[in-house]
Amino acid sequence: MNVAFLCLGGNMGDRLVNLNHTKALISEERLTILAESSIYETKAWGDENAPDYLNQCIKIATDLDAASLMQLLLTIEQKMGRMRNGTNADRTADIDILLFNDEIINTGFLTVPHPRLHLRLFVLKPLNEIAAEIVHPVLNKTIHELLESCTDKLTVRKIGTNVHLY
Ligand code: PH2
Ligand code: MG
Ligand code: MG
Repeated sequence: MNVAFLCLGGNMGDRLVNLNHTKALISEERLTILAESSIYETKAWGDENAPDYLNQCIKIATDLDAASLMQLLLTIEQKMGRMRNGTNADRTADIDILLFNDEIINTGFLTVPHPRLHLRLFVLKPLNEIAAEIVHPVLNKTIHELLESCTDKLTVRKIGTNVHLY
């Protein structure tokens, strides 16, 4: 069985409904959610004018390999996008693979660990709740250490419930 950490995000429509729907779709597949971080409201990274996001990290177990997981997550993103406006362009749900076991993957299709996870407070804060002691296999630092040294200043505010372990 493989263990992966995902970052869920969205900044369109009813963000909480979309986040919950994304998790429901994930649970219907060959993926078991093992832990959920708190939900954070976060300023859009890379575009000050974009609406705020909701972000959450989850830990999953799956028998799929990383590439098959990515393929499946893309189809879930597409389902979420289509529900709102019939196109894939305006996505209501983004699902990124942050970590997949301790694998280092660099194909055109997939880069794991996520190449920007250590630069983004909106990833590190929630991820630290469920993966503080996990070592980033490229940077050789724990998620907690990466959070401590992260210089990202974007606002990341915890909303709603706390970390949930199943
Ligand atoms: N995702 C992006 C770009 N910017 N900003 C926040 N706060 N959260 C995101 O999930 C996010 C982002 C592209 O995937
Ligand atoms: Mg993303
Ligand atoms: Mg993505």
